[in-house]
Amino acid sequence: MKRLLITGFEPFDKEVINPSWEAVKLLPDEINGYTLDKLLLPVVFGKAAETVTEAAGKLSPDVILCIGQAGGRRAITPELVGINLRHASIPDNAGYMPKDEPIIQGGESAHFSTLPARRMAEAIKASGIPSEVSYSAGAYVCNDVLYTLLSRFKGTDTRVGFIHIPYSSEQNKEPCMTMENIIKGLTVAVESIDCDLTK
Ligand code: PCA
Repeated sequence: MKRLLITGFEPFDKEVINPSWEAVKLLPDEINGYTLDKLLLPVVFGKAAETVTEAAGKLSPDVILCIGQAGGRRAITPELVGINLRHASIPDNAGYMPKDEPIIQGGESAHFSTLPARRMAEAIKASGIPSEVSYSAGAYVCNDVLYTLLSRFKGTDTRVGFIHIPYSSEQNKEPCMTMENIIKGLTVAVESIDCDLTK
């Protein structure tokens, strides 16, 4: 069995739930040869990525897949890239609101996901759930986690990726997706990590 560390976030921006954690909690404990370790992350710059790195130190996962809410999106969007930028229009849950700061001073401008974002998006779409690759994870805490982990695990055997999901129907916001479809989409994404869609 391979190990997948999968994370979701606590609520932020006055929301009562964060569908990323609600969905991660409801995923099965095994998908396609991976055992899932589930981890809740704070919506706090720096601390979120540290929380993952600390858990990864204990679990030695083969894959780290982080999930986050992207209000306004209609589709499940695997992220292709993380950028070396922190910029927030609302404070994080610790009250910090950076303006155009690097995540890592002197670090590379960007890192590509080491999970197959495009293949995951194609597989989710083929299962009947709206999905497309995203070329920007923003500059808030989700991008912070993606960039920091890609930087930290560069050149190691641990692969890192990020998927943004829409609001879930329970949040009474538009556009939204049912929790059932979010869970189905994430399951297909995990199933597609090692598959070859050309076969
Ligand atoms: N979404 C935010 C941070 C936490 C979350 O679920 C983001 O897109 O940066």
